[in-house]
Amino acid sequence: MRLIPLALLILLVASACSDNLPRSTLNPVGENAETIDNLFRLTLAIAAVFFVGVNAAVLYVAIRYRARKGDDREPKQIHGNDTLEITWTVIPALILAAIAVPTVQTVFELAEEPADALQVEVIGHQWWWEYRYPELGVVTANEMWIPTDQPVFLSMTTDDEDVIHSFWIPNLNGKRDVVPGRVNTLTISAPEPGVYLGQCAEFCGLSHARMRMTVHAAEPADFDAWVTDQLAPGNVDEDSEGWGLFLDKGCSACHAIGGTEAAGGGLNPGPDLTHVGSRTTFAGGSYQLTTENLKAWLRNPSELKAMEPDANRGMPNLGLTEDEIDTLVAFLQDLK
Ligand code: HEC
Ligand SMILES: [Cu+2]
Repeated sequence: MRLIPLALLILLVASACSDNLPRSTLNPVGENAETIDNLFRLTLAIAAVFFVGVNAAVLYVAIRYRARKGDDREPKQIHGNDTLEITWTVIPALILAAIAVPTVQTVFELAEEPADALQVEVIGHQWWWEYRYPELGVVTANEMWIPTDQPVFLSMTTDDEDVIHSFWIPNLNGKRDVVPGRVNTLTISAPEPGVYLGQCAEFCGLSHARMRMTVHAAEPADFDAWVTDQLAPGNVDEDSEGWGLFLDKGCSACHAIGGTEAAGGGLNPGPDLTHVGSRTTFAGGSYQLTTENLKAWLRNPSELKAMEPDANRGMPNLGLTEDEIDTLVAFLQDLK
């Protein structure tokens, strides 16, 4: 039985040894994430010094002045000693004041909008993320692309009837609440190409855990190529069976496809599908975008991700036949 706490301790320590930490705030990437990390390290160092000092003093006093056999004198009482009480109030106040200076500086530094930033509007929906690039005209979902040579300024809010979410890519910056009727901002940047994973960090209903997001940081040329691809209209043959089903089954009421009459929007809008076939994941980053997974999704979305279609949240089961599913999945995968 005594070994249980020991085993738990080893487990706790060993869990920090992973070299694959895709969502760690302790691996900061980009200027703002590093600024936050520096503040964290400074505060941690100050706290460590006092932690060690205070504990050493407590240990010393406990040993040095311990009760000894045959000595039953009452120790000297210090209640009401003004000097002592003022001293142990003022010292912590000074420590806090010292930490407050770099903290407040950092808060203001992080709030600044860089002059040359790429603008991205982030819209939280139950349970997926929409991204709009107002200067570029790109609209996409769940997977955000950013260039490595430019900071990115996020203006974040939710859909009108939505709830509070929180945008958090641990490597790239702190987390920021995304609140209905408000616009909160966050600057991220990634000097190296890479894929950074995130997770909605504010409980937002049944599928909160399946509201993830990915940031693809790409070299400027690759980013420009992505933008060009995204700006192209959807690859839709308007005589095809797939397109016919997309209209008949009501997909177009919730999902937009650029360059077609499918405008999306509606009461509980779904992700823009113009280039859904070019994404690697879907359903709030929960599933790889494979044929099998897409089929399972169209068969019954609630099997993959808990949703509340009756309350106009998430995607309803549209009662499709296997043939219709095959046709629609092929249609979706062609939307590159
Ligand atoms: C009532 C609105 C509604 C209808 C109708 C609807 N969807 Fe959806 N769809 C959604 C919502 C909302 C989501 C996002 C669900 C989530 O990830 O939480 C979604 C997600 C998707 C996704 C995943 C996209 C991504 O990038 O994550 C695909 C693919 C999709 N729907 C295809 C279809 C097809 C095909 C039809 C028609 C057969 C259809 N949808 C009908 C609302 C709808
Ligand atoms: Cu959320």
